Amino acid sequence: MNLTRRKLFLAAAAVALPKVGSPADLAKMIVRSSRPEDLEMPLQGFNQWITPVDQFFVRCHTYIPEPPKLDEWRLKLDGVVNQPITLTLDDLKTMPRVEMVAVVECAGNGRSFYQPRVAGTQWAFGSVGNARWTGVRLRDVLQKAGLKDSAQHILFDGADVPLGKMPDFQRTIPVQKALHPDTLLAYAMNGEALSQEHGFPVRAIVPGWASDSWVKWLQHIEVLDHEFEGFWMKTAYRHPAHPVEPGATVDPKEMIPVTDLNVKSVIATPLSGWIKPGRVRISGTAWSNTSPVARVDVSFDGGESWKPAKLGKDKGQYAWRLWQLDWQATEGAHTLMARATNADGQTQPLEQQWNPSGYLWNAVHRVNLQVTTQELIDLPYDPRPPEHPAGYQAACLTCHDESMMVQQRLTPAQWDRELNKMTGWGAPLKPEDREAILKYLSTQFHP
Ligand SMILES: Nc1nc2c(c(=O)[nH]1)N[C@H]1C(S)=C(S)[C@@H](COP(=O)(O)O)O[C@H]1N2
Ligand SMILES: [Mo]
Repeated sequence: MNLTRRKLFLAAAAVALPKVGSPADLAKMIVRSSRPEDLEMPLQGFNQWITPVDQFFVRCHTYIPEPPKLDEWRLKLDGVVNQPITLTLDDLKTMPRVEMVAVVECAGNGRSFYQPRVAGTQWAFGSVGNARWTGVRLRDVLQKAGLKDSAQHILFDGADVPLGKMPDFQRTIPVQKALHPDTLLAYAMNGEALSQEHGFPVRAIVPGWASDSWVKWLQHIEVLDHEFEGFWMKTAYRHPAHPVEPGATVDPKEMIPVTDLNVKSVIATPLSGWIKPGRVRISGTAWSNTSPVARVDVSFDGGESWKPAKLGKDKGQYAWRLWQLDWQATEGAHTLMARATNADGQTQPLEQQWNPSGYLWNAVHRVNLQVTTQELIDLPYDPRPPEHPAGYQAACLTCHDESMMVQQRLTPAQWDRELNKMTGWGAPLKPEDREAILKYLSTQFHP
């Protein structure tokens, strides 16, 4: 092949292959579930202003779809509009381009800390990250089609296909939020094409709101003149409008959709455990909803007294804010705490109000330290797996692996409800195997 032909060949190959961003580095992540993929960023990640894509948390309700061929990919927009439209990625890229740093946080971040425990992915701190998003205003796209006066909700649908009889992941946002100039359709993250895990080629950016609204792998937007009845709006991602007793069953009529995030901070260093006496730098990150972080206060004595931390200079309305404070650690037991407050005066609670799905955890983070001059050893960990009961493989491990259950430590009644839900979603659970499987789940993965 001569040079010109080779160049032409390379150019053709570049057009045919979608330029998908790079995937997460599993060695840098806490794997909550490998299939579907749920990856958590470890605490160390909270020391960086922009979260690198290879350390960015991933949350998928089902398997990640194959990347579409970009010359075939289309975004369809219809519903109560004057003129339904179909856009290519190039169409989007020729529209006014917007860049914004924003935090994306799963509504379930911190779920593992709720007592009594709740079902679902058992996130600790790291189902959150701060990225630079590039794309277009959703408003500009909607205006191309022209909203009718009756428009109320904007329905996002991605290319992911549900598992079994699970309902399709479809979410709506109200038209006011959709028309806000900061609500975007993004095609790039940290300066590169979106990766397959984060929604290639286009995802929704709904800053200040929990990330269940940030639909990935977008291919269809429908403008509705009514409230959407789908499972992921009417049943999932709802929390009680008023405080409820821990462990209570809440009437669905008392539940409202999760929207805004809660103001929150995380201590990245030091980690809980043993440290030597001397000067210690305490550092971490704080973020909020549409009202930016105004201050972070740190306590070295379990909340008796508080000192303002120094905030980092990098900031943005929806971005997170690094903070730090130096401390002279003396021998003995100490509890460090960090508490963020936003410009609206919202601050973190010392104790979390419980809710049935374990959403929006933002209680003050506590780090327990033993400051000592002694040398320390780690205890060994026994990873031997227990034996599986009959039918478990077929009924439970066809769609996902056991990490899904290992992380959820539930009561027998909660496992019983999970089995009903999964059977409803098509899990081939034989009635004669049910009791043994319920017993196995309840004894292996209990609170
Ligand atoms: N199409 C689609 N979009 C989705 C999801 C999904 O399962 N399918 N998960 C949502 C949830 S619950 C979260 S927390 C975020 C996670 O975004 P990330 O994986 O890019 O970090 O994506 C949201 N968008
Ligand atoms: Mo989520």
